[in-house]
Amino acid sequence: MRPARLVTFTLATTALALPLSAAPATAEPRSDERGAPHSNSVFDRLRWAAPQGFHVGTAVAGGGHHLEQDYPDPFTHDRQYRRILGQQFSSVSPENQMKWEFIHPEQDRYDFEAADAIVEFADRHRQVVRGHTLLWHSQNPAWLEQGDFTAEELRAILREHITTVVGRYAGQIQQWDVANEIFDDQGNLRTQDNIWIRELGPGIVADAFRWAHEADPEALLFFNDYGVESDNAKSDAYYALIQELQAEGVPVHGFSVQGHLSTRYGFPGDLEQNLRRFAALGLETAVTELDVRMDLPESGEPTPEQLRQQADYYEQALSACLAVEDCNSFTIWGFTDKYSWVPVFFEGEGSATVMTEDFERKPAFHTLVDGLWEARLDCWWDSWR
Ligand code: 9MR
Repeated sequence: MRPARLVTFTLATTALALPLSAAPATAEPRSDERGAPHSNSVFDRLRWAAPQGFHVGTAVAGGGHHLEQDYPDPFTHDRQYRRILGQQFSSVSPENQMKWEFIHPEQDRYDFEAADAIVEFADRHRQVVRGHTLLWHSQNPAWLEQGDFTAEELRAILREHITTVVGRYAGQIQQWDVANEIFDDQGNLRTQDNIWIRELGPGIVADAFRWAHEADPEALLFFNDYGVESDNAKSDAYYALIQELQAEGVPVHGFSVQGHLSTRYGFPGDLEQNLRRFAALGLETAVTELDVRMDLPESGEPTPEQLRQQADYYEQALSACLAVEDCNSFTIWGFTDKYSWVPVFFEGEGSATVMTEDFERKPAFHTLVDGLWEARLDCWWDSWR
């Protein structure tokens, strides 16, 4: 358990980093957007700033929207990207590589290559992995969505998929997003667009958790969604469903908020309180896909004020998670604008991640490092008292 915060000073990571910057092999200190020099010191690394047991993660770019861009697969081709991925993060989430259409492209064929490479990378870099995802309405292969299966056959297909994929990585995945985005924004189950719920009824969700648990009893099994940062109709629907499942003894271990935020809207100020009510059910909570997009000026470059506001959102999301016991996993949905999904999906919006396309660190990056150090020092302070 993390102690309550006892000190509230802000740690100037750059100041701490400078005397030691010669220790690890570093690039020349450069200036960041705040004009402050930064080094490649371990003090400027998210994973080393984090309190013990608190994982800071990122999506690992590949598949999905990347396939339509004019660059090669980021994870396997971009050396600078891989270096930062290993240095900065203690948790990784395959952005697309474990989704049905990638890992199970034909009914009788799995393709584990991309997922295996990420799990191996994580093992080499002492990182945990968040598996994403097993039961979803999106990114399913055509053979499944357009197939002509009886209910019995579909059930067997889902069971076999979960058993195979979860079983393959048993012991290597810390948390699985078992069920992703099963409610719409009004809090209704997706009974039309989710093939599993439409064809097999809502009970299939419980079965997915049971099968995943059988395949890997150690993995923590999550519900994951966007738009559930606040106490609202959608998060209420999860709150009610999870209690029903708990009463039936279904192995549900966690509830996670994705956190695709925009500076067009205010920060969801009740995030901490919302996480707390799920924690009170005995669940782990997590932030799994944080990014903060903004409307870009004509120049395409965010203004200092926009970057400041973005940093504030990142900081508030981190603080909310750190403040809640058993919110031990905090993941951003990519760390560089070079590979962000945002400009591809939201015209005129972008700059949603903590580093520019050239991997320059934005104010948001520094606020995360500072916030993590502060929490870590609070823990040390508490243990010495
Ligand atoms: O980042 C992913 C992008 O590469 C894909 O093209 C897209 C397809 O839907 O999915 C993105 O990731 C989504 C994640 O799997 C679930 N939550 C919302 C994420 C952003 O759309």
